[in-house]
Amino acid sequence: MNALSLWVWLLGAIFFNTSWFFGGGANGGWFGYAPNSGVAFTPGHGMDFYAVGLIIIGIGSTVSAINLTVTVFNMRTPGMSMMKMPVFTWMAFITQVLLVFALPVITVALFLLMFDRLFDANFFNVAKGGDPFLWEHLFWIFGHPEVYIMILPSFGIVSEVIPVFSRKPIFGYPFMVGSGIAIGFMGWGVWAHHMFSSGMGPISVMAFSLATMFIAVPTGVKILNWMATMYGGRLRFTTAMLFSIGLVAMFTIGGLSGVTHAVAPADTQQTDTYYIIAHFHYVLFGGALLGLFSGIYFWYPKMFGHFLNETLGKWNFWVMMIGFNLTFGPMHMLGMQGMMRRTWTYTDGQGFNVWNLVATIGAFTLAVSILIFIYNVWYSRRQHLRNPVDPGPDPWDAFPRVDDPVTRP
Ligand SMILES: [Cu+2]
Repeated sequence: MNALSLWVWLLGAIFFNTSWFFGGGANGGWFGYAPNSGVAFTPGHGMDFYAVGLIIIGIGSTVSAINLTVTVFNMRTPGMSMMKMPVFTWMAFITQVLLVFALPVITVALFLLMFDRLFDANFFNVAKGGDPFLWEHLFWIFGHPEVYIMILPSFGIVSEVIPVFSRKPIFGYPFMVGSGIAIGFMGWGVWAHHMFSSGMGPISVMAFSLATMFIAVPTGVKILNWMATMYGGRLRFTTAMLFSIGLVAMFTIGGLSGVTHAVAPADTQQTDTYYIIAHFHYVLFGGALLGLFSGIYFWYPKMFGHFLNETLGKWNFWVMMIGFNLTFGPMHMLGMQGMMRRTWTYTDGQGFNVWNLVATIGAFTLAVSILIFIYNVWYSRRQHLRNPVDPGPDPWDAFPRVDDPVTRP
């Protein structure tokens, strides 16, 4: 099933990227709203390859998700009960369950789009009695859980890294697992917070506004538990730990701006402005990506048999943090000033110049941090070949010691 999911994914990816060569590639925007994704607005076969490619990729992801779900259920080592599983395994498991349920929804939507485009069906065409709302609902029933699909694995990574470099067990393990499960369930009840300005009516807006505020609770539990794990611990600020702490701090900013979107009247002002872009990047860059880097530095010795250089790692971290905040921080201000998203140019004198300049400098700084990372991979490999150091089975001294009052098993 592993091999099948990989090859199906590759086939889908080839289909998907073929869309660039047939006109209109992804002209529907990343969420493919009608009528932009329809034949009238996006002629050519680009969107068709886009839709079919995503359907095929969905099959590959579903196979992989079922594979991993069944693996967690059936192939744990003897004695490893569900409530003893590492938090990363738990979060990866919840992610796979979300995928199993989310992918069919986007697949249905893509099939309807394909029939609209290729066979003159009218699911989304208003002139022929179709309803663009149908696409918006289906897309976001998939789209909101998808955000958790991207962030939960990183939450799992952070939950592994912080205890190791605090020399304490994770604080409140059952709550860590429980909040992950709660996010997994509640993630299905908030999708229409992406549609507050669509005119769907005050009752729906109120219901989804409340549900969205509630989902901040399990997320807050996680932030609290990470900080409680660090509290009173013996902290070691390795690169992996820095990236994890960076995630906790940056994701909290993204989470808080997310709560401001939950307030529907405020969201009406924020919709389609750069404020949304700022929020989403604090969630997915400040959250998912920083966690990914934490995991790379943390597990690199396990994966490749040698450490990444820590000095370069810290340069990687700090340059990335500065670049990230310079790029996406100013977008909060730009959005509040009324700069709309997808703006590619604007006239002078609208007050957008300064913050856009700062964001541009930030983007180049971010690129430098990625170059430092690539250099680190090359440099550490070369150092290892010249002077091999075996990181051993416990490279970060994570194992609890009997003589240690804090970590005594
Ligand atoms: Cu959402």
